[in-house]
Amino acid sequence: MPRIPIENVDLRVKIKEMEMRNPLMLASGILGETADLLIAAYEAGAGAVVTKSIGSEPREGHRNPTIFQYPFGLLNAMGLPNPGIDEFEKEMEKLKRSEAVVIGSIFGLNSNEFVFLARKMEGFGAIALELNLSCPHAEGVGAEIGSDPSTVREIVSSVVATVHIPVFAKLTPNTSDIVALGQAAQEGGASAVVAINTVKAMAVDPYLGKPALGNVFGGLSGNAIKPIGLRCVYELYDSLTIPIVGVGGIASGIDVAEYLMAGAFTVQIGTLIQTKGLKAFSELRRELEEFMRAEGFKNLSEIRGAAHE
Ligand code: RRO
Repeated sequence: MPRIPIENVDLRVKIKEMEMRNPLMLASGILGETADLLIAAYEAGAGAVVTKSIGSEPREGHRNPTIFQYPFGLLNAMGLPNPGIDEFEKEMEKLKRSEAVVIGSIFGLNSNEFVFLARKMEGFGAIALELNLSCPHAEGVGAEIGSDPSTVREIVSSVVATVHIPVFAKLTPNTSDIVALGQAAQEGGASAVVAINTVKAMAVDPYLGKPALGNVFGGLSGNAIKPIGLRCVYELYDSLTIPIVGVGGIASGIDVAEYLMAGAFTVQIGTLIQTKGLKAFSELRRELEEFMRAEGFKNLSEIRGAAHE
């Protein structure tokens, strides 16, 4: 591992034709329902922003409470609230007029629905697509279909055959074999996999004597899941050739470096933005640059996968 401090580091990164000024992407679902907030995240320093997952029809989401804050992480069961793809065109129009690098996240019940949404998102100007195959608490979509490698392969390959932009598959950690899901996405032609979505979990309100979330089950994000995200990225790196986008509990530039060393090509930031606000992007960037300079890594390809050597 290089140890000679250097002057400048280059954080630019490219996945297919998608160019990013740094590897810090805003994760889906965080500020992702309106163009203004996505633009604000980009202006605050994100390398790219991912929209909230959008479906064919408007959807209200699960009943309240939809959020429970643990000291070590955030539990959510939003239930895919979104305005529906046709209504979302307005936000994409605004985004197109901005500088932001926008990845459109979509969810559906089957490959036909994913293909329908993918065509629309591409038409609206998304630079890449993220297929949500991993929401842990919604009936008939997300992890319910994304835990089966053959379904993942079929959905990814149908979308890849339809659009001309890069297709990312966001994978669930709620499985005994995330590598099989990653391989299926790669075989389907995905340009990258995103690992991980939230970890299925729950909370109990001891005073009410019942589950704390309206939906009972939700997805855990934040600090608590960083070791799980790292393990998934590390395992996927050993068996895939396509880039891995690492997500889960990143709260510092050093955390970003750890994900890169585990094999992440880029990373996504979610819960930290919710708790700390948009200034987190510039702080993460500064901390990552400081770490790389001090440790002598000139660019991302030098640090990426270092934990495997
Ligand atoms: O909307 C949600 O409840 C949600 C989604 Br789509 C997801 O992919 N992951 C998550 O933790 N929550």
